[in-house]
Amino acid sequence: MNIGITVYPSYGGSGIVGSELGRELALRGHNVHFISSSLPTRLTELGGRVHFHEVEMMSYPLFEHQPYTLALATKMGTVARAENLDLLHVHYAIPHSISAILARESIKNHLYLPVITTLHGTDITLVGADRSYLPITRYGIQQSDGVTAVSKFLKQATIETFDFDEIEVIPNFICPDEYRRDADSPLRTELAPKGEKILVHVSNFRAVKRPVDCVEILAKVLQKGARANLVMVGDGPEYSAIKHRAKLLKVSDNVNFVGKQAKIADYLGVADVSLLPSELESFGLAALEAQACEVPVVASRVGGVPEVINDGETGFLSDIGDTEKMSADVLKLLSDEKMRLAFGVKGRELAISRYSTEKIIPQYIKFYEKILASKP
Ligand code: GMT
Repeated sequence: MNIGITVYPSYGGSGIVGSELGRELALRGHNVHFISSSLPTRLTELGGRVHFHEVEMMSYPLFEHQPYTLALATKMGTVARAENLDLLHVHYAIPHSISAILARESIKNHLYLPVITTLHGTDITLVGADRSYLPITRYGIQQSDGVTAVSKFLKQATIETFDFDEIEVIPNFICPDEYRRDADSPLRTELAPKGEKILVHVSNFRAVKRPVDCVEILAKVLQKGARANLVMVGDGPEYSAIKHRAKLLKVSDNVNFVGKQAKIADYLGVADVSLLPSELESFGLAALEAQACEVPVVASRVGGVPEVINDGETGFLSDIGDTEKMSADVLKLLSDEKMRLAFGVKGRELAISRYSTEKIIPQYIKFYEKILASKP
C-alpha cells in the first residue's frame, strides 16, 4: 500500500506512535509518506520506503496567524495525487482530520482518498471537548472513513462527548527489541554515581502530566531515608515549576534534567521505578515503554492507565495527586528488591504479550484493508 501519515512532528505521544507505525509499515513492505511541518523526531533516518513531504507555508502580512490547516490540506492533496496514495492516516484529530477531509474533497474528481483518524487523548478529552473546537472535531471524526482510538477508555470518552461509536480500539505498541533492560549500562553510573536508586519520569512536561508531583514524591522518599535520584526526561511548559519546587523542597541535587532524548529506552533501561502521576492519560505510552524495560510504574489511576498497568503486579495505582501513597509505593519497590524484579519481569511479559509491534501493527493493516474494501 501507499500510505500517507500526518503527525505532530515534535511533541507528544501521538507523534511517536504515528512515526513508529510508519517505520513498522515500511519494514513490512508498504510505502510510507509522512506529511507534516518538519521531520518527526523519532524518524531520524529516511530510506527506501519512508518519505517525508514538508508542509510549506507562505507568509503574508495580512495573516495574523498562518493558516497551517489549509497549507497541510493542500500538501496532503498534492502528495496523494503525485504518489497515488491509497489512504491517509492522521494522528490527533485537531486539525489533522479536518485538513485530511478538505484534501479528500478537493481531489475527489481525480481519486478517492480514504481518511483514517486515530484519536490519541487530549484531542478528545481536553482540546476537542472544549466548546471552541467541539463541533469541528465531531465533524472531523464523523467524516473520516475510519476512526481508531488508543484505548477502551478513549473510545468510551468519544462516545460520551461526541455521540460517535464506530471506533476500533488499537492500542499503543512497543518493539520488544528496542525496549529492554540494560542495568549494566555506564549510563546508570552516570545518573546514580553513588549507587542511588533511579526514579524516572518521561513526558512533555505539560500540566496534564503533573510532573511537579514527581519532585514531591522524590522529597518524601528521601525524607524516609531512601537514597534515590530522579531523572526527568523531556521538556515543556512545566520545566520552571518543577525546578522551583525541587529548590523549595531542597532536593535539587537529586534531580537530573536530561532534556528531550531520541532514545528513551536508554534511560528506562537503567531505571528502578517509573513515575506517571498524570491528571489524564488516555493510554500511557510512557508506562508501556517502562514496563517493556522491566521497570515497575507508580502512576495515577486515570483514563486508560489501568488497561496498561496491572495494579499490584506490574506497578501501583493511586488517586490523582496522592503523592503520599505514591511515595509509599515507591519505597515498597525500592526496599524490596525481590518484589521490584518480579514486577519488572511481569511488566515486560504483559508489554510483549499485549502490545508488541508483532501484535498491533497487523491490526492497523487489517483495519486499512477493511476501509479500502468499503471505499466508495
Ligand atoms: O499528552 C501527550 O503526551 C500527548 C498526547 C498526544 O496525543 O500526543 O498523548 C496521548 O497520546 C499517547 C499516544 O497514543 C497516549 O499514550 C497518551 O496517554 C495520550 N496523553 C493523554 O491522554 C494526556
